[in-house]
Amino acid sequence: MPDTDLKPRTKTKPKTERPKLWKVILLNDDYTPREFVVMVLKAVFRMGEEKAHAVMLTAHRRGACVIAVFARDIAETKAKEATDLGKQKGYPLFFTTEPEE
Ligand code: TYC
Repeated sequence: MPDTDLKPRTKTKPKTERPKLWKVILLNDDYTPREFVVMVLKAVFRMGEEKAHAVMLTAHRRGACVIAVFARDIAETKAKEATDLGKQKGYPLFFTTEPEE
């Protein structure tokens, strides 16, 4: 006789649980030209000119600015893509990621 006697589940996941979102954060530096930062924000994060300029200025004045939130792999890919565009030009422009609370 096949053993079909299954144990009842003891752990239940709440149905509202969602995967964490990750923030992409732009860090200020003293060397990357402002217009280059704006260009990268428009190209990689699909921002319009005004939004990109405002985000760049916030990072410039405060040291860092949260740009957007994505699923982890998308956040990491975009942060790397954007950082690499600066690297290609020899700029220290840096984007990092961290999980949302
Ligand atoms: N601080 C840079 C400058 O004065 C411009 C800049 C702004 C660089 C924001 C990085 O995340 C940044 N040229």
